Amino acid sequence: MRCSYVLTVLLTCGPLLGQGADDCSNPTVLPGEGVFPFDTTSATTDGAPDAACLQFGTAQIERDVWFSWTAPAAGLARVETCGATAVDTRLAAYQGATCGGPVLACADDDCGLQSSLTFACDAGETFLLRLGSYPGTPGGTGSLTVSVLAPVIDAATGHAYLVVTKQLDWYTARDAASALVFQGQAGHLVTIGDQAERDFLVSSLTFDRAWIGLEQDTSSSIYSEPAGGWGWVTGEIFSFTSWRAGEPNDSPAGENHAEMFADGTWNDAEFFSGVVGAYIVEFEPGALAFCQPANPSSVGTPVTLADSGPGGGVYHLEATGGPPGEFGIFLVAALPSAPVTVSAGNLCLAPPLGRYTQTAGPGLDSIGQFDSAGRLNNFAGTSSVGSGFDVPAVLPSPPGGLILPGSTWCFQLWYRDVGGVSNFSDGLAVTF
Ligand SMILES: [Ca+2]
Ligand SMILES: [Ca+2]
Ligand SMILES: [Ca+2]
Ligand SMILES: [Ca+2]
Repeated sequence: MRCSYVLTVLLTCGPLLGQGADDCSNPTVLPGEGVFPFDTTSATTDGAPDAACLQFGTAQIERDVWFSWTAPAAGLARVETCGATAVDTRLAAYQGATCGGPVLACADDDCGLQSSLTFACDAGETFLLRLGSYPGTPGGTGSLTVSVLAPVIDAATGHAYLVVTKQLDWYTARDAASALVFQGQAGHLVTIGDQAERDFLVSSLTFDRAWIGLEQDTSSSIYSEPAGGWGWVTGEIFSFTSWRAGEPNDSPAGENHAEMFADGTWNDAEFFSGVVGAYIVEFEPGALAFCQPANPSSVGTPVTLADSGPGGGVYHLEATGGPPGEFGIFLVAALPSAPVTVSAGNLCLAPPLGRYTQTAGPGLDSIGQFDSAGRLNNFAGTSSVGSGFDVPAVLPSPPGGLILPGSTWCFQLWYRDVGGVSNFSDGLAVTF
């Protein structure tokens, strides 16, 4: 009796956390960030293959175990088994706590045969993590590390930066950077437009040798070795340079991609260089809210704007918190203004003011009605996602013209409130 009692205690209290549950519907709960043991030795496959996991001709993760993880902070969640097991791991992350949710990321061989994946998270958001083996290979034991990477934001420009310490070739790093999303913005390998941006990176980030978003276009009309034809991945103007003395040297020939050293100087390198152990991701500024909080509507809540972020192709606005049954239209201006009281609300856009109405032109009619949940539903079919308004590139007149990349525009919603009074949402200033 005594022995079995001791054995029970050991089994119950052994490793306190982790291991992973074989069955997706009963995942092991992971508490925040940390290093957690797993054991897939006798696990069976219960998750479905997923196209996001398709590599080497197979999309399945075999001998899978499951964890539920709630992000302790906003940022980029990173889950990895690098250096922590002999298992040929595959990893996947799914939105939500329910089996069968949308896959956010899937990883196979990122560090030898082990895996590392990254996805955006908000504080309090829950995900399912799935760890298993490359099909046909055995399970085993090891540990997985879960952490939240927090991009560093330059308060002067709103740009955010993140060092990802992972040895990838330049093209894979470029694609990995653009797969990351932070504050609604897709990332890109960092572009360094001036000395101030370079100095911020050097003083705020920790890296040794890291890929940057600088590439030599050997088909360009201005291509020449070693210094001609270089350009940023975003297409922004390439004028500032920070080459290390003697670089670029195209030595050996084929050094057509740039890395940055810790001192901020650059070297041209071969894209598969085995000595560049990190890459730097930049996120363009997201929308900045202003004129907050808006005056409450007749139902007691302020109307609040949200957007899709300008990085995703279509720029989309949503308005919530409004009085059911009432109407609204979106307004646009180049600059915000101090609040001007108009009827029951505050107008915070500087003239000339644009109105997205039926008379503004095709695709420019934003008129909508708040539904019973207080969400504005666009009437005119100019909404490809959600229920609000897809902002077209062409602006109403005034102010007229086009929304150009790099320009900033400010949006607010005018709406009619109960009793026929006017009211306004808060504002969003967006750099495209
Ligand atoms: Ca399983
Ligand atoms: Ca930049
Ligand atoms: Ca070259
Ligand atoms: Ca070089």
